[in-house]
Amino acid sequence: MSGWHKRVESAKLLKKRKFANEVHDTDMVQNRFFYNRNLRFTFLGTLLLFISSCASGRLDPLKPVGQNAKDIDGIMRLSAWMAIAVGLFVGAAVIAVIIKFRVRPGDDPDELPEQIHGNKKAELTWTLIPVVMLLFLAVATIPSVFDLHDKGDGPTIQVTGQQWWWQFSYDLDEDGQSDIITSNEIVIPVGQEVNLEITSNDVIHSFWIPQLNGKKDAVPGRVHHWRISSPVPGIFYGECTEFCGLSHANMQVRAVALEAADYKIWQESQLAKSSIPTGEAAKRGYDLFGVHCISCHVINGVYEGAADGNANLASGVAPNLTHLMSRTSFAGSLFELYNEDQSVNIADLREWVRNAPGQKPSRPENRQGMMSFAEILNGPELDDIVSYLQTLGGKPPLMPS
Ligand code: HEC
Ligand SMILES: [Cu+2]
Repeated sequence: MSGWHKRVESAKLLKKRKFANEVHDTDMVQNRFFYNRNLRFTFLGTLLLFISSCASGRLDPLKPVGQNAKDIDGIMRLSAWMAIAVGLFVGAAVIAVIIKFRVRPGDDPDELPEQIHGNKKAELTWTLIPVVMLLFLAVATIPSVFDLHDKGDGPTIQVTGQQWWWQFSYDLDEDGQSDIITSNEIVIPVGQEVNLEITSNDVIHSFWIPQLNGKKDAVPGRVHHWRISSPVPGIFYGECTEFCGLSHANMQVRAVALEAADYKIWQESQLAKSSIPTGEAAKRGYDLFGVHCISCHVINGVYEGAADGNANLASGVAPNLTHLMSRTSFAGSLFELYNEDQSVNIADLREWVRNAPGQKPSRPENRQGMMSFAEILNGPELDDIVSYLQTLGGKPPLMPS
């Protein structure tokens, strides 16, 4: 049983149990949960642990790398420090007032403190201080907000959200035709502000690589402009942040920043078309691919039938596989394409081709996500197809560290 199925089964079990409890004793369940201190603290503690685990790892907006992310971080820190200062001041004032004006032994319990309602000086003071603070914040942040929408000096890349992966297209000669189409990983040159034109083929998604910039929605029928940049080479991780259906949580993304020379090499290699493989197993896999896979996938130079959004899918587009092996991940960056020793992750790749919906929740019956081939392809056929897939494109320019 895969991890996913286990989770589904245990969720079902939990639901059943909960339901049984509710039928017999709704109040008991509620009381137990909300009024039992131990349970409540355990719950809060676990929640805190979960939240604190978000702070480390690959999706950390508190460790900005790109200029836009740094700008946003600066705004966030400035506002946070101002809020903390106000919070500390108010907290200290409350404590001071409580101590200074407490009822002492011998005080008349009916005596009211001096009433200052309508005191002009006091009212003006606590109106003007926040106004000045907010004005200061506005002057400090508004230019950055506008700045985020400027056009950059780097190349323009089309970013398209799909259920549940990202597609990136590069129109190098600006003739309106994509020259490079890839998925999961957006490759950018170091030190240049890359212009993104973000849209969607199906539902609303949101593009977010926290170390490079904030979030930008991908809305069908609209193009949103956005910029990302990195001053250093590296791989930066992201997530779709607009709920987009079943596998929303599995819709990840990576940005790969390359030095100018490496970027050029990557671009040229991506322009190469595929050809019929020479190895025996790969050739058999190539033939099988032509029977089972080309209603959705394009491989430039050999299988172009499904091009131009004609794939048998709700979004009309499946990942272009021409340079599959030049990526570090697949299926919305949910799986690594290479093991730590840099050998191909054949196990996950084979299981994906055999039964994609078992690896990543989807609704192929509704043309959302890749269909299962568990009942269609036998073991040797799967091996042949995986042999063929491994001939598609060169090695990735950078590996995850
Ligand atoms: C009904 C359409 C459809 C068919 C047929 C199909 N696929 Fe897919 N395939 C998809 C979609 C959609 C995705 C992206 C799924 C995701 O990331 O959630 C995908 C993803 C992939 C990926 C990962 C690519 C990447 O860049 O992430 C591979 C590899 C793949 N398919 C191989 C195959 C092979 C081999 C076959 C034939 C045996 C096949 N597919 C048949 C729709 C299809
Ligand atoms: Cu999404």
